[in-house]
Amino acid sequence: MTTPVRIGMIGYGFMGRAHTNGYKRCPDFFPELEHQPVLKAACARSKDKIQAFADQWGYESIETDWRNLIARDDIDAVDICVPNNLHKEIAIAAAEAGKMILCEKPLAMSAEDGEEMCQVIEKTGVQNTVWYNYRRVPAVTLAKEIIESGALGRIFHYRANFLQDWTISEELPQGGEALWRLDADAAGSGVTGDLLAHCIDTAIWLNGTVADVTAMTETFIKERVHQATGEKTKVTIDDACSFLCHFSNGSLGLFESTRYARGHKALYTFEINGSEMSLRWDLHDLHRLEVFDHKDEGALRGWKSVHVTDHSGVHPYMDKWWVPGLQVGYEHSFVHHVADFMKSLDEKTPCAPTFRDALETQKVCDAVLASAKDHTWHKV
Ligand code: SOE
Repeated sequence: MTTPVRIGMIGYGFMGRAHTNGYKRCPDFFPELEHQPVLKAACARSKDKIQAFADQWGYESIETDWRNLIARDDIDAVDICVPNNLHKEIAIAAAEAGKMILCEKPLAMSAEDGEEMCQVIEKTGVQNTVWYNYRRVPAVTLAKEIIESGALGRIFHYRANFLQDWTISEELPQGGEALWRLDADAAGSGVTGDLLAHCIDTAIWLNGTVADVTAMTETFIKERVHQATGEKTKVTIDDACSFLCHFSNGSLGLFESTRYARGHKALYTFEINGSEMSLRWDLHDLHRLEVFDHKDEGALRGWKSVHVTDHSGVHPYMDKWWVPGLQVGYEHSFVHHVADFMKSLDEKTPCAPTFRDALETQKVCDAVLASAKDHTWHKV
């Protein structure tokens, strides 16, 4: 007998689809879990659009006001898939109504807002998680297991990039339904909250907390037409952001993100260098973990590329899929997150990253943006 977790999805964009695919695949590929998602209702202001989304993806019903969705007795968990400026109000209302919450990243517009959200969530005790999905790419989870085993020795360096090129055109407007990521009022920040937040979440998970940062940002295109008014308006998001940091474990960090790296569509890479071993991962080759082990000796010492598709249990999540040697993709990170959320309900444990975990990333983002403004080092 399974226990249904009735999902109320708010939003229907790219992330709404990615999460919904996760809910749909979970019962088929993780049938052993007692809790399983049920697509109960989808919500957005446009009735036609949300009805079309619900029909296509299999939600039983629709709502056009998130307050009505949260008030429903037949909703157990609310999935917040709307622009960042709406996360706080919805999350707090959902928690106060006793709903579990799965919130899209970044957690909030600022660490101050995030702290407020955490306090309500923790007071109400509702189960919660934030969709930093890359933790659940099997090769990244494997990196975490190897680092936790101590095999890397003393860690010296962590570096990460998230590179895109989709905003290079000056003709691209800002704001509105599709381009809210370019509007600071809706997104809070540019690449820092959208892209670097992923790199920071993974980095904290793999290498511990960040102590201080020094950063630079640039807004290459200063004005864009705003979709709401049709007027040219100042662009206040960061188009590119790079920062240096010290981790609390004494290692040094180097991070870069931009939407102006011509040719790169979504290149997320990280590398970690320890005294005994280095690991490297690349989203465009996401099923591989590159490993250099200093213990290897002789002529064949070198970087090896591990195809993370073993089914014996040594490669996280992989025994759930197909047969050994056949790899998985981007969408599976969301399926794994849903499965881990359901498992956390079975086992009555938190599902990382929780709001509190995601707040740590938010604090680094805030420190990065503050440092870029005043050109000094900022403690996190
Ligand atoms: C932006 O283009 C974006 O879709 C981010 O919003 C996602 O979080 C990232 O995973 C891919 O890029």
